[in-house]
This record gives sequence, structure tokens and C-alpha cells, in this order.
Amino acid sequence: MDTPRVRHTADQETEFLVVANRLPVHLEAHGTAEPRWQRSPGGLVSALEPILRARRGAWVGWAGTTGDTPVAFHDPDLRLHPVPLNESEYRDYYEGFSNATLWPLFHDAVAPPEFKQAWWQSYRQVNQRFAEHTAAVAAPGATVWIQDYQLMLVPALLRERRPDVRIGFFLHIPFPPPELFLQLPWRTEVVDGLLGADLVGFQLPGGARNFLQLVRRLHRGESVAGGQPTPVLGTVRLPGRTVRAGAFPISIDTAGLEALAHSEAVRERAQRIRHRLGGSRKIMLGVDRLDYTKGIDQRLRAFEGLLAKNRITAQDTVLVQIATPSRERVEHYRRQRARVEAQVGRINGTFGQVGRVPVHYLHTTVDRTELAALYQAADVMLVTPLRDGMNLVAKEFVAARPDLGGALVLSEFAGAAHELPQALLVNPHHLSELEDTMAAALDLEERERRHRMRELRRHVRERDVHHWARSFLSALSEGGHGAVPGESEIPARRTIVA
Ligand code: GDG
Repeated sequence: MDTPRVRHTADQETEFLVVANRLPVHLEAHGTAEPRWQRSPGGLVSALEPILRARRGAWVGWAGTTGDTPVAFHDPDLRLHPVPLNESEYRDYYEGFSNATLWPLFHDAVAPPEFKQAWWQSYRQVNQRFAEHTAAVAAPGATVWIQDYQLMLVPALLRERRPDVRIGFFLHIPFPPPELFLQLPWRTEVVDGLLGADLVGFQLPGGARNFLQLVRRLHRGESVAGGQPTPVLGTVRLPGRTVRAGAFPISIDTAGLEALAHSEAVRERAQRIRHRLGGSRKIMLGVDRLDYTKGIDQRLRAFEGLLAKNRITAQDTVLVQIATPSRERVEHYRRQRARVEAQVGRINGTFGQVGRVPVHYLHTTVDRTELAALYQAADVMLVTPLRDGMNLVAKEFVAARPDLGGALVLSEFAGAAHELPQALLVNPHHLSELEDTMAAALDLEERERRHRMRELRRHVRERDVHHWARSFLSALSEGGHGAVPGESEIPARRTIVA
């Protein structure tokens, strides 16, 4: 197996490490030239970059390729430690256990999770490799921040190797209620993996509570309510150390997106989009990875219902759906794509006219300028997941609307709904309620729309991704140092204060 030739700086020990499934780089092809590594833009990278720079930081992750990696990545500010994965690990650890077992299980099992021993073995093996790479480059007493469901065993595996480091873990997806989590055949191992951290962060208080309850259920520990200020909601006492759990809702680089939204390029492009779609037509917009948790089918069904009942027509309303390709080899995702595309075909075939299709469906990724222009051109943003850890699209839409235009329809089952109550909240499982809410959003009176948007914007400005990173890292540094050398093993019984 070839190790990606991303710049490796194993010679330098690092005081602050981010460990994530992917490195923040991707390969980009330029004409016939060899593909080159480029930085992947994104909230996580922009939030962590200043901290990584200031603290001699580095990023540990997979480079995104299982084959040869053509050109080394050079960036003086960002030190990268690639963790290699081969093709069968990609299939079993990533597509299998991460995305066909954990992802559906943690999203209310809206698709049935598959439990396969071989996938679990690969997950364990890859987590071990991530822990080894991290242990090899962390300076004595370093702070390590591990990200997301692909790496839930890394906290304990790293602690075994390096009891001196301070370990934080953040879960980007929902943490399910114990009744669901307990289906997992390897539930104890996964919980023990997370308990290797000093601080386990969730998007919502409910996730932290689910975790604390689960620890109690699995180990019958003694539980005492209260005693912790938010965002830390509870503590698990282990011999010699404590693990804290709390809620740290993630956000976006609000200022960066606002600046982009103000740019000439975005404003012009937004106008052109409006013009191309028919000038006076109202534009509804969906932007999602093509994932069965995102409620794309529900939204299409409601749109179809509005057309069928003549509450809207193809003349007056258009839906633009950007569906970014995602996990395309995983069976549930293939089926989801087929379902969505059949629905789009049926709607356009039934309600379209020459030159007037009601749904513009793009199975593609658009660049940031185009995305910001779409947000700005939209009258109604549709964010209707069946379950979502947070949903950054909802927050991005708000940040891209300095004009106070546009209405946000937001599922109650997105983490973002807890922070954005001024959106039009909806239960996406309730078809007629979804239809009514979409219709209400189209007809929202200007004064109310502007008022709601002003409040939404106030929130995403105050609570941006920098606030998220700061609050997690200060909670991590405030807690007692988790490690007591020699006491790295996770014992059978624990005391929980929740
Ligand atoms: C997970 C959790 C949680 C999408 N299409 C394009 C594009 N995007 C960008 C969006 C947004 C991001 O992808 C999607 O983030 P979400 O939060 O909506 O969803 P997940 O990918 O499922 O993320 C989620 C998140 O982690 C963070 O913790 O909120 O709950 O599931 O930023 O803008 N970006 C561009 N072109 C596209 O076509 N440039």
C-alpha cells in the first residue's frame, strides 16, 4: 500500500493536534497537469487554523486516497500527518462501519444499520492506527482534539499509549438515546473508547445526557444530578480521573461568509440566477449532501403536493435542489439517489412545460461563490432533515442574507432548530404540515420575514465557529488533567454525576 506523500513532519513534536478522519486537503486537477493538493475550505479548518498556527499545531488524518498520491502538499502554516488507508479498510472501516453501521444507528435508524464483524475489526484496526500516529507526534502534555464518529475508539487507545496528553472528543452527529445505541453489538467497547477522553462534546445537551445515561445503563454507576455549569452537563468519575460531557453546538465562519455575500461577484451572480430562473418566480432552495437523513424526499413530496393542489404552479415557483454526491458506493445512498431522481422526473414530467420546469436538480458540488449566490437568490430555504447533528446549511443561509431577505424552513430534528427558533420550524414527517409551512414561507409578510431574519442573524454572528472552538478548548483546558500515569485502563465500574 502506498502512503500518501503529504508532507509529514514526524520529526517535530506537536503541542496541539486535531485528529479527524480526513486531512483538510483534497486533490485538484488542472487541465492535463498532474493533480495537486489544495486546501479544503470549511468551517472546521477556518476555526482551527488560528489555533493550530498559534500553538505549533498539526492535523492528523487520512489524505483521501487509497492509491498513489501524486504531488506533496506544501503549506508552511499547516502541518499534516497523513494516516494511510488501503482499499479494503476504506470499504470496511469507512463505508462499512462508519457509514452503514454508525451513521444510520446514530440518526434514529431512519435506514436500518448493518452489523458486520469484519467491519468492526477494520474500524478497530484503523482507530488503532490513528492513535499510534497521534501518539508518535504529540509533545509531552499536548492537547489532542479528536473529531467525530469515525474515531470513537481513539481517545482510549491514545490514552493507553500516552497518559500524559489532554484529550478532547467532539461528535458532529447526534448521540442516540440508549435504547437505540444498545443495539450495537460492540456498544461497551465504543463507550469505553469515548471514556478515554477528558471531555466528550456533543452538539446538543440531549446528546450529552444520552451519553451519560448510557454509561449508567452499561455500568450501573451511581448517579447524582447537577453540579456542573453549562456547557459541561455531567461527569463520569473513574478511578484516578474524571470524564466530562457537555454540549458545544458547532457553527460557521459567519464573518467570512458575510464578506463573501457582500462581494460584487456574489451579488451579480445572485441576480443572474434570479433572472435565469424566470425573474418574478419565487425560488425555493435545498442544499444537502445526497443523504437519506436530509429529508430531500419529504421536501420533494411536499413540493409536489403544493403543485398538485394548485397552491403553487410551475409559472410562479421553482425549486432548486443541489444534491452533493456522497458515499456513492454505500447501498442506502444508491437507493436514495434513485428515489430522489425518480421523484424529480415525475414532478417535472407532470407539472413542467417547455421552458418551465418546476424542479432544477443538480447532482453536483458547486463552488463557494455559487453557493453564496444561491443562498442570496432564494426566497425560501428548505432544511428538512429527519435527523441532523446541527446542519450548517441553515446557518450559512442566514449569514448570506445581509439584505434580511429570505425565509428559513427548518426541521425540528436538526440540531440547528434549538438555536434558531425564529425559523419556520416543521416536522418533516408530517406531510401536510410541511406543505403548509412551505406555503407560509412563500407568503411570509415582509415585516415578519425581516424581523425573523434579523434575530437569526444576531445569533449566528454571536455564536460563530470561533466561539465553538474557543468554548470547547477552554472547557478542555479548565478540567483537571485526565491522566494519572499507570491508571490508563478503563475499569468495569464507574460513578456518574449527571
Ligand atoms: C455533519 C453533520 C453537522 C454542501 N454542498 C455543497 C457545499 N456543502 C457544504 C455546506 C455545509 C456542508 O457542506 C454540509 O454541512 P451540514 O452541517 O449541512 O451537513 P453534514 O455534511 O451532514 O455534516 C451535521 C456538521 O457535520 C458539522 O458538525 O452540522 O449535522 O451531519 O457547509 O455548505 N459546499 C460547497 N458546494 C456544495 O455543493 N462549496
